[in-house]
Amino acid sequence: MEIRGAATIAAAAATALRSQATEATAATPAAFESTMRAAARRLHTTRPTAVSLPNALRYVLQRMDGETVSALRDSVIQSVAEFVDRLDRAQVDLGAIGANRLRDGDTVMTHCHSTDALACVEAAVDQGKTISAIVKETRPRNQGHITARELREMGVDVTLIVDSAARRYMGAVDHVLVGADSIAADGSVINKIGTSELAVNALDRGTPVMAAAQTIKLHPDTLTGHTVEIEMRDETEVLDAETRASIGEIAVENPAFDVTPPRYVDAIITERGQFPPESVVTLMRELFGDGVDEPWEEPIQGGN
Ligand code: RUB
Repeated sequence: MEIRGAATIAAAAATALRSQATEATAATPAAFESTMRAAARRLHTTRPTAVSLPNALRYVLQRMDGETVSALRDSVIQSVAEFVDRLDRAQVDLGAIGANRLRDGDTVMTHCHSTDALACVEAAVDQGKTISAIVKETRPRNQGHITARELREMGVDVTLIVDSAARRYMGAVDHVLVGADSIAADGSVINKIGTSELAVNALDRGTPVMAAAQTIKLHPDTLTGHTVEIEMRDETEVLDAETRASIGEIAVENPAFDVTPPRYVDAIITERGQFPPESVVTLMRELFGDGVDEPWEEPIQGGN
């Protein structure tokens, strides 16, 4: 949780591979490749829900190429630089597209902290539009505080509310604006716990929901029927041990993310344009074909 948000996680994972490549002392190309795969496997297990993490690892490992350790190392360093640059550009391009949906004087309601979502507001503000925000605090980790601070830095008027007040303020909101950790092939948006409840409330009030998600958030495994694993986090985030003991024998559940079905989402904003959620599968097929490999797995010995 020191590194939060799917885009930041992707950049951190790629950068960690670069550190591994720089520091690896492998004597042979095969040993170097094996070290890189092991590092990628370890990174892969750190957060299960944000698909940007395996997508970042795949981008770098698929481009690892060369006959010598030095050439392999250089290829990793180069593809990490390329990847981080693409990530930054994608967010700027996505922001410009998302900003087109926001009109001067609009109010957005946010959930959690999403750099993709904030890029849309920033671009709108840069276009000279006045935007206000109702920011949900987002229990249990209060990422809404980060969102509130960054929006203030952009000059946006911010009202912070507790999560359960969202419905009460929905009437004053023009757009619900959230990010995503993963987008599934059916257009479902996987994002911070509470997003689905917010989207149901928004539909009830006729408030459009936009999910800002670079294409690195598209989850290729869902093309072949896999579901997205929801990270379960420590119960002490919800309740400290002393309070828990004072309550008595209870179970505490702390899922970090939830799934918002496509019917509650109006548009998925990517750097490639905005998509109705049901059509995002077309973009996924274009980018990933019908599936993806896992280049961090060790090749089967004697296989072709
Ligand atoms: C962060 C979260 C964000 C998405 C998108 O959760 O749910 O909405 O990751 O963020 P956590 P971004 O704080 O648990 O990582 O748009 O920056 O990729």
